[in-house]
Amino acid sequence: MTRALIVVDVQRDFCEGGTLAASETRSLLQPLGEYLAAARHLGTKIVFTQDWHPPNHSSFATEGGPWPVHCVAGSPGAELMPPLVAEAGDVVVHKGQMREGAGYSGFESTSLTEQLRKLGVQEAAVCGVATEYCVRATALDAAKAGFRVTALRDLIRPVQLAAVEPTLQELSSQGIEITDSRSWLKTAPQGLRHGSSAAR
Ligand code: VGL
Ligand code: ZN
Repeated sequence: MTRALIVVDVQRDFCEGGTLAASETRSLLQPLGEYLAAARHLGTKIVFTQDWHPPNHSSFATEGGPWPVHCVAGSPGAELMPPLVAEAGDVVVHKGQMREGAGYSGFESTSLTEQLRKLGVQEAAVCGVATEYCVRATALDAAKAGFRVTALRDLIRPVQLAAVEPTLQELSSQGIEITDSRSWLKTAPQGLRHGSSAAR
């Protein structure tokens, strides 16, 4: 059984100082970095989604949309927020590439479902930003695609703090498990650890 950890949109523009900063991202980065290392060690596949918009994306205020310009493809604001880095073997998904369509979900107009299936993934945990937009949409689509989905409540950050509880309630009502990151790590299947004799 293979598990994936989907890290949604932890990019410069969504972190403190960025053009569309989510709340309290400073307190996310170090724990998330450590968690990624621990999950990799257990053989969990790491997926990074990146919001990756054309300069005239329909969601931008400059085009009449609701958001400030953010995560323009290839720009510094679209980079993964340091110290996060994708490593060899990780999956990186660029989404929101078409001018129209919100592109909130990592599964919208991407090959993420196929990539996860090819890797044998059955269970996925979701973390990152923003809770009520891209984390929400990605978790719901993962469940719709048939994966067993968990949202890691301590490793997500919202735009609006008041949106957290209603969003988690909605996800829960759609069959998504809400838990903390430590608990999910503890339920990792035995025998899949990298470098252990049980790995093969
Ligand atoms: C997001 C608003 C616009 C997100 C992306 O990552 O949650 N929110 N684009
Ligand atoms: Zn966006």
